[in-house]
Amino acid sequence: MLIGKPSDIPSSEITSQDQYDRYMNRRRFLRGAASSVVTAAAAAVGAERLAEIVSPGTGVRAATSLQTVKSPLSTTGEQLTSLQDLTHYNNFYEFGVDKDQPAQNAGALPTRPWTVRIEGKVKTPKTFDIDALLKLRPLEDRVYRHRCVEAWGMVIPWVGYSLSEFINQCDPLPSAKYVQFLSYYNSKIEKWASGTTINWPYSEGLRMDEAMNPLTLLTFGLYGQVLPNQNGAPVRLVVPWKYGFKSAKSIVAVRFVDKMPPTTWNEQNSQEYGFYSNVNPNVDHPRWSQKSERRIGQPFYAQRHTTLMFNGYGNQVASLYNGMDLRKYY
Ligand SMILES: Nc1nc2c(c(=O)[nH]1)N[C@H]1C(S)=C(S)[C@@H](COP(=O)(O)O)O[C@H]1N2
Ligand SMILES: [Mo]
Repeated sequence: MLIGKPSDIPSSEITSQDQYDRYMNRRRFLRGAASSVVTAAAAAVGAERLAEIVSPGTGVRAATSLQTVKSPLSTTGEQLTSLQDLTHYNNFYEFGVDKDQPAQNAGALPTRPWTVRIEGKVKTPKTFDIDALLKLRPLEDRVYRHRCVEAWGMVIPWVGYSLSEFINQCDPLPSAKYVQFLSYYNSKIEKWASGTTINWPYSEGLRMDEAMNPLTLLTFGLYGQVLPNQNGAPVRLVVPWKYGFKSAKSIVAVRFVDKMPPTTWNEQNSQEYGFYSNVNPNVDHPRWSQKSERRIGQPFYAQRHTTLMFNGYGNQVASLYNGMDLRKYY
C-alpha cells in the first residue's frame, strides 16, 4: 500500500538553511546573556525540549551548556536531527545492542573523574585530565552529516575542536603512522557488553594524515551542551566522511603506533568492515546497498537521501586517497 506525501510536510531543502541560521544566532545571542545553565540549554534547543532534559522525577540530569564559537567547517543547508532523536537512537554496544538501550543504560557511565592516556610513539607518554582537554582550544559548534553503515543518517551539531590541535600537544614521533583510540571498558558497569562477541575495549584507528585532517573532530558536546552519556561522554571522536563506527565513544586512551591497529568492526567481520570505511555509495555492504540512506526522524514516506561520496566531504578529504583503489581499501 502506498501513502502519498502530504503537501504540508515542509521540505528540508526549503527550511534547512533558515533552521541552521536560527540555531547559530541563538547560540551567539546566548553567550553572556543566559541567566542560568538550564535557560541556556532550553533556548539553544527549543523550550519544548527542556521538559525532556530536566523533567523532574525522570532521573534525567540537566544538561550543562558549553561556550562555543561558530566554525567555518560546519555543514549548512540541511535539516538538523532533533535532540530527542540523536539521543534516543544510538549505537553504543557497551550499553546494549538495541538503538534505545544506550539512552536507558548509559547513565551508569562515570564521566568524572576522567583522564585520557597518550601512549605509544610519542616523545613523552602523558595523561590529560578531561577538564584540561576541554580548555585546550576554543570549542566550536560544528554541524556534520553522520552516516551509519546501517544505511541511515543524521545531521548533528557537535561541539569540539579539530583532533589535530590535540595531536600537536602530544608530540608524536616520526615513526607514528597511525592513531588508535580505545574506549572506556568496565564489565561491571557495561554489563551488556558481555552479551556480544566483541573483543573489548572498543578500538578504532585512523591513518595519521586522516587524524590530522581539520574535519576530524575531538568532540565534547552536541547542541551546545556536554555530550549525553549515550553519545559518548565525556569525549569521543567524529570523523564525518567515514561510517559512524570509526567515531569511537568515551575515549580513555590515544595510542600512536607504527602499524595499522586492530579495530573492533574489522575484527568482527573483515569482509563487511574495512579499516578505511570511507562513506562510499559505489561500494555496497555485502548485505545491502550504500547508495542511499534514511534520515532518522523523517517520516517513513519521506524520500531517501542519496548518499554522497565521502559523505559529501570529498573536497576536503578525497586527496588523502589519491591513487588508492577504494574498492579494495573499503
Ligand atoms: N565505544 C563505542 N563507540 C562507538 C560505538 C560503540 O558501540 N561503542 N558505535 C559506533 C557506531 S556504529 C556509530 S553509528 C556511532 C553512533 O554515535 P551516536 O550514537 O552518537 O549517533 O558511534 C560509534 N562509536
Ligand atoms: Mo554505525
